[in-house]
Amino acid sequence: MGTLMLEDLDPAETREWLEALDSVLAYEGADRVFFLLDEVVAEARRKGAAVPYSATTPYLNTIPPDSPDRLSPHQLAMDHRIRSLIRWNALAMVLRANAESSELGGHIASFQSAATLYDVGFQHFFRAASDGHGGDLLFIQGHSSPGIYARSFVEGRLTEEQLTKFRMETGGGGLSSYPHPWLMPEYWQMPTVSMGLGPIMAIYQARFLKYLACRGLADTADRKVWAFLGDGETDEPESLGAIALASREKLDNLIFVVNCNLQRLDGPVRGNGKIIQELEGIFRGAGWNVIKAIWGSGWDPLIARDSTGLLLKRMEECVDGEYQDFKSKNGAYVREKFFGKYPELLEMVAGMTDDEIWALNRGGHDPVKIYAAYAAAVRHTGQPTVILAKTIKGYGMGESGEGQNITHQQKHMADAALARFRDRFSLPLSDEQLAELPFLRFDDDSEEMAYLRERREALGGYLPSRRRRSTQTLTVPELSAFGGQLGGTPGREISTTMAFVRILNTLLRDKSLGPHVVPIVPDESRTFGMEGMFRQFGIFSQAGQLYQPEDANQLMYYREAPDGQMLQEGINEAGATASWIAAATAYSTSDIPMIPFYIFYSMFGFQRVMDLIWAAGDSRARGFLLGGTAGRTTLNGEGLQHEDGHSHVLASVVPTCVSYDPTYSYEVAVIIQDGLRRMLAEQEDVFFYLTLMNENYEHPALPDGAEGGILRGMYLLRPGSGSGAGPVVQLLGSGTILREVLAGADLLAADYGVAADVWSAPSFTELRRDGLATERWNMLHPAEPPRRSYVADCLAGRSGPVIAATDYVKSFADQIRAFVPRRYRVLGTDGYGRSDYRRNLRRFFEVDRHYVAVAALASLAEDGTIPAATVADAISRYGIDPDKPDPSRA
Ligand SMILES: Cc1ncc(C[n+]2csc(CCOP(=O)(O)OP(=O)(O)O)c2C)c(N)n1
Ligand SMILES: [Mg+2]
Repeated sequence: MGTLMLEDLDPAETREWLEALDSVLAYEGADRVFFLLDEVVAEARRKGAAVPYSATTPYLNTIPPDSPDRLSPHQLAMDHRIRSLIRWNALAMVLRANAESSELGGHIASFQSAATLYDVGFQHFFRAASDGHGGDLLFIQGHSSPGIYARSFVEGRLTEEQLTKFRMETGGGGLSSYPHPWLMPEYWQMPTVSMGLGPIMAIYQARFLKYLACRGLADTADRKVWAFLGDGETDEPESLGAIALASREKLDNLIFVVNCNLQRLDGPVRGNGKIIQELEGIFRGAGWNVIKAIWGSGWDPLIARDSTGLLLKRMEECVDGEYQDFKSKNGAYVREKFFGKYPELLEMVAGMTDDEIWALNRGGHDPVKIYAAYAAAVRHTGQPTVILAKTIKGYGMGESGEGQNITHQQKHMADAALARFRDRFSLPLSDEQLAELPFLRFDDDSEEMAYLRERREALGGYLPSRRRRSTQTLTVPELSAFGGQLGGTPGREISTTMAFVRILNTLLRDKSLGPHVVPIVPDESRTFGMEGMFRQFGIFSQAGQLYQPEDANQLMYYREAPDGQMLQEGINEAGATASWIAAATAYSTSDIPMIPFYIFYSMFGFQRVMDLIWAAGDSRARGFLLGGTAGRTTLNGEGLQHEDGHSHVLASVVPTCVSYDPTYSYEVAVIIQDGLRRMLAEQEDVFFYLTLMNENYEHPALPDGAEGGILRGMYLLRPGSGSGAGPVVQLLGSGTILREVLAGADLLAADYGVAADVWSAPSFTELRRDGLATERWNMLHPAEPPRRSYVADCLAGRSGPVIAATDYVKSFADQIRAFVPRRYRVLGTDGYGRSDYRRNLRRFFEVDRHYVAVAALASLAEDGTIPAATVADAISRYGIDPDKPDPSRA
């Protein structure tokens, strides 16, 4: 049978084989059956028979009807009453909001299809964090949020007023559209509504729980990660892209529940096929434990009577488009179209009324099936589990949307459909009350409330729930701990990447902080000179190291260990970012502050995984992102797809991301120390992004008192004015280009007698934020003395036009234009990168010392301080071709 559907050429022979199998099953059990079948297939292959591979099992439930995992009839009845109220409240929330205005939106159909999936979990499985248990982690499908709020309302955790403020948040006290820890920091744990990110983040959360346990930092053995996905959502590459890691890492603490309602927003997910079978094949092939819950209990007797396999044949030949169509109609239609195809099947249901046929439910709506599936999943060891639950989108909405293509965005229900919904779920509402869409609760002293409370108390408390702060606050080392980076490197040339690696080593060796540091790398450690850490701190591997590494005789050999501290994620920036998020939120999810340092090729950071970084901000992640070998002209040989000249612009739009483009090792040290202070000591919900370079040069010592300026975004590095009466300019730079700025200042002085104050500006983004905040305050406080932005403050006592140059696109340094009190000119690396010597690239992108000098002279000329001829002189003196193509278009 199965999905191959080959023709039976000799039924008598087939029967013989099947009878033999029956008797083995009866007398020796399923394991023996499996062994024999495996042998038979292997032997056939050895003999050269091409036995096709089938990754799927029949289109039936994985768990047999006689599963011992059962709820009592009383529990089932209670659960049903509770779920019915939740269903109603979820629907009423959206209908009420949209009765007022259709502007706010909201979704009904998705939760109605998933209600049983969530409900069985909340009533019987999901553990909250409590004294004896770290708590399960829930990734709830974003647009099912009304159902989750509805439950919290019934539980008494949310008020009616809050429910009426669904999607109305700006005045405070409202409920966010989707799960957003940023907006509801004590409620939602995981942001999921950018589809595909929930699944990949769940996988890495589960793996991080194993990491914490293996390293002896937290007891996570009993904790599960539950991820709820839509079947349409599985089309996102991120949803399935990391599932092999989950089985390779034996994440038996991970359970995916895919709500297979066969529809997405526009229409069927696999109209011409079967999403459940397709997913089964993919997950089984990837090594997961797959549990299919396709048919509700009503089908069990029919399936038991299917001795010829004809019913199964019919189940298998129908495609999802047909299944969806059946459930958008009625029982008579199902009788005719589904059973009616074969007279034997019509006969099978001859004794059933149309209503009874209609009531033949799907597995995902049957708490009996879902409870058995969850119980099996929770018990399963050695593999992650995926539950494929078949449901109906818009379940219960009847003619207002059930199984209809329009249902995803349906926000209205006709009175008749509402009345039928009420009847179907036995809701205590009169016809008049129906129209008012009241929110329903049980009496506080009712049996249902007592049961509901008992259930959640037994499971450790109410969910969703999020820990805002860790109870542990770590002591952060003083800046002096990084002494090696503060004194400069006279006579030695190093890169900021090297400086960073040294700081990281210092931190890893710190007695109290060290164990909390999580170095994360994609396949790039050697690029950043971090291979020395392999041996010393080890690469995390639950299996340890089952081989002697090729380089075992070397000092820095490739060492894998169960207590390894580094996460080496392979060529997988999305996975590594998800890992970083798991570590960066451990303060909340596991009450243990971890401080991840994820270093990557900067081009493959923000640009590649921006949406995950956005989710990290929403998650209130705390940690460090390090864009290695950054800068359009600094990573010189790698060319167009490697040379990053814009990650800082992308970073600047993430509200909780604090970003810097440091030049010197002491700047790196000051910034990292401050990040540790803010994130660990102050428990501020921010994360840091630093770009690091691979260009080697000598580093000066930390200038006295520069720390504050470094952190605010600029400080005077080398004053040049004040010595004479000649023209003066203010030069700003960051990253490696600051060195070109310094050289440009030397040219200006030597060739044209222009004095330059040189400012190191490690963060144009922080400068802009300060400027905007100042401007806003001034606008709103007209009667008070105006405040001055930090940029204006710095430049106040200094004269001359201002010129900035960076290794990033011009809009990066341009951010501060509004706050620069005088003429402001920006040099940057707009355009596609290419490979060459750094010197040639900087010339090409017009950010080298000569362009800095020419830019300064041009500004002075525009101010009327010097004649235009001086600019022309410089252009020719420095060999610049004024008609060279514009690099931003070249
Ligand atoms: C990355 C992304 N793309 C698109 C959307 C918009 N969107 C929200 S729900 C939805 C359909 C979801 O279908 P499915 O995953 O099957 O979930 P269901 O509602 O059927 O349970 C779409 C396209 C989104 N939230 N995220
Ligand atoms: Mg769907």
